[in-house]
Amino acid sequence: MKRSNFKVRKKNDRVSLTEDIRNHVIYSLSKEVKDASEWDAGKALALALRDRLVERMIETRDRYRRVKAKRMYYFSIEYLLGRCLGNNLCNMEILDLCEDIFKDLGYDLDEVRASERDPALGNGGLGRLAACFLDSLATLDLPGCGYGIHYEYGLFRQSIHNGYQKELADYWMKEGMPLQVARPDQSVIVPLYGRVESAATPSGDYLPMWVDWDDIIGVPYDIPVVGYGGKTVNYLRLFAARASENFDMDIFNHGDYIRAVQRKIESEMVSKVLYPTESVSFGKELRLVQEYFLVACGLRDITRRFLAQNKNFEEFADYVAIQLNDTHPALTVVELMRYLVDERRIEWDKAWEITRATCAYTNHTLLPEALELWSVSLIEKVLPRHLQIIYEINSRFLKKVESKYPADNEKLRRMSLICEDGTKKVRMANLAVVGSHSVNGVSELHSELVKTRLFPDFYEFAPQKFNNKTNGVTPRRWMLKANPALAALLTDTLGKGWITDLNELHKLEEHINDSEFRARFMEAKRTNKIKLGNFINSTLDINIPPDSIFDIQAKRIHEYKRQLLNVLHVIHLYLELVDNDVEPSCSRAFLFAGKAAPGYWEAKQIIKLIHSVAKVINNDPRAEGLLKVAFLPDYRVSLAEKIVPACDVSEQISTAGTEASGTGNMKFAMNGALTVGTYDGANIEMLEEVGQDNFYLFGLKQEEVEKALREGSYHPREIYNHSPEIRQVFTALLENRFSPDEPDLFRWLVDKLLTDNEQYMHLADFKSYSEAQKRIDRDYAEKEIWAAKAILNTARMGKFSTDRTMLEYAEDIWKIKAVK
Ligand code: 26V
Repeated sequence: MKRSNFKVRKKNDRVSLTEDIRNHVIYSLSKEVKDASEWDAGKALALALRDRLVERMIETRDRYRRVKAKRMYYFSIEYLLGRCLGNNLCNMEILDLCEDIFKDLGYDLDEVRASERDPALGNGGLGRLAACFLDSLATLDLPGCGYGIHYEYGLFRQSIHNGYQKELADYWMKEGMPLQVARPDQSVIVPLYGRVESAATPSGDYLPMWVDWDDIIGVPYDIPVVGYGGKTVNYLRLFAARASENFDMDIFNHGDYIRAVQRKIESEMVSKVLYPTESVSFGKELRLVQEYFLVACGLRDITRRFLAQNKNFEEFADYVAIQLNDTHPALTVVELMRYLVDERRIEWDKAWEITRATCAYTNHTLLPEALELWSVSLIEKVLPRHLQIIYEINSRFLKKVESKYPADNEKLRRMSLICEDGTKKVRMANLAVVGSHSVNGVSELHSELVKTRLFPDFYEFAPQKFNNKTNGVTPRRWMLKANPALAALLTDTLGKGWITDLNELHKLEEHINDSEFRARFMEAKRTNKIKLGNFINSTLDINIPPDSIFDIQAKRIHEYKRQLLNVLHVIHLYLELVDNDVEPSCSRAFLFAGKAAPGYWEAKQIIKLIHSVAKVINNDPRAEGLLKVAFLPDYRVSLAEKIVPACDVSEQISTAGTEASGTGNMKFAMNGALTVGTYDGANIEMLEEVGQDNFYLFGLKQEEVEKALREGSYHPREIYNHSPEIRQVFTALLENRFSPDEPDLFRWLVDKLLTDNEQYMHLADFKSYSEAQKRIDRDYAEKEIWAAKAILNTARMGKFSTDRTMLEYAEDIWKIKAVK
């Protein structure tokens, strides 16, 4: 390959940008400048931005090639990107300039930005984490790119009818996606289905032949990922499935034209839609094909790039690291083995060494129902050769286990890649652990539980591969872009260093006794609260006084996250007020947002409950000025960017031991919210950073939860019998005070929460939760004290930047270095 030295030509000054916007209006949109609408101008700006990104993307690729850098490929079935235009302008440091240019042209850039649809190619935490990682990799000049699926439909949009969630299709590319770069020339062919024929080599070795397969084409689309400062531009490569010309040639040849076309269309289904997080998606053939499609496209792309620089696969892991974002891409282990053994004819042991040195696996959840199991018969149908390889990996692995623990059949049964209870299934987590040199959890507590609860046998067998990498979030999107009021104050006070070194925020502590600084900090918060208040008023017609506490729980709706505990407490406050004449000492707005998986009945009922409670409280004149409740529909990245900066109290109240890390908790705290939270996930590390006085801790510890549930000693009815508060709340629910037209609507939840050993132990934590909330009321009333606590939360969140997280992965797992 020829050495090149690509030079970036496009300038970021007013004249060049204006010129390029005008040119794109004419040459790309085919309009006269005087006829361009605001929307046209936005599109032209995006294209001018794209020119700059593409140049820098080429320059970055050049730079990596010149030093033959080892690269990391992040394999993830989800990326929750959020809007790109503002984020890119921000990272290129031309947002203010472009706002100005737009003003001169007579347009409003804010409106253009607000009209961009969120690419929502993810469900929640796991997908958003992947997006934050990409931002940090580029900002740190690390050679790391994302690989994923170019879904045509992202996560469903949520609309609310009569308090119930309805799902709508999310056709996110309706207005096009000007920033992406299609690369049909780099398409790959992915085989699937068919069967394996055994043959032998001339020397008599077993020679498997995968024959009669169908194929799908994977067409890559690159979304440029620009780091802060605009120097490095990595990419997120998303593959779209296209029917191949060969697909089912057989049927064509037999003359059944319509059936053949139908099969072609079916093959394009693979990248049609993102599955919402639900246990029922395991077992769906299309989902398995999606997981394989990502892995197969990604690996073909990587091996082609490797071969362009190097022919010696023994060195593969010196140049390539692959991070498996959960078990969804666990087939990487198998596909890489198949490629090395069947296609490159590398002997098994060597291939296995290369594979394990390449792959690393991150676990993101302890919930047993979330662990992927795929039936052997389904894998055999879709990927017959891969199933053979899985069995081979398993038999060799179990031999090693057996030699270490002779005659321990129970251990062999537990560690096997195949689960033999009932119909045979492949345990994807075991496959990912065995095929990786690193297994990490996403917070200290979670990583401990990964070792002790999830994979104790594997931990005992190979302790050195288990490690922790505490999550983070990118301060570029979650502070600089989402919270311009606070960002301006921080830069004014500290300079710009905090944007790329979040530990700089520690220096805010020097200003904590400066009453003017405190006033400015709280003024920024107030500005954000007024903005969110206006948004809520205009969309939901609910009036929220800006001086009330903005108490927010925004995340997917799930029983383990315990939105129910929050609602029970809201009901309690309301009943105290109207039945017991006890007024809260501060006015409070309880805000909720989050989607429920379409098939998750309880989660959907929780949404209905929140709406029902809101309706009663918001319409009761006795609660006016004291309590408000609102559910903000269609939670997504762009809505989070409005919510997070306006928060006073962040609800992080999962049952201890259930939330792997949480990342919303970090976003809220770095924007000056105080957390009311359990000793769970990354809350624990946040508490360590900010100190007990600046965090409202409550509830049982993980060991206490585990012990109670193990011994079966949790009897919620006893708690109920001793708690007049809980009885009052449940009585109100059973008397249908929040469902006057639908008797018994919420009986299910009273029954469920009173059931012995209720999994998430809601009632066990009710009292200490309510006490923590009382402390919040008291502290909030002391304005200066609250301001100091809020500032300390921002000042002490430096650890939770994904810059820190990415540097740890780069050093400990991937062994990649910055290429500046
Ligand atoms: C999966 C499933 C599948 C079936 C039914 C219910 C269910 C519930 C949860 C999940 C978790 C999917 C993985 C995930 O998103 N984990 C989240 O990852 C974040 C980033 O590491 C972390 O901050 C969150 O705590 C964790 O829940």
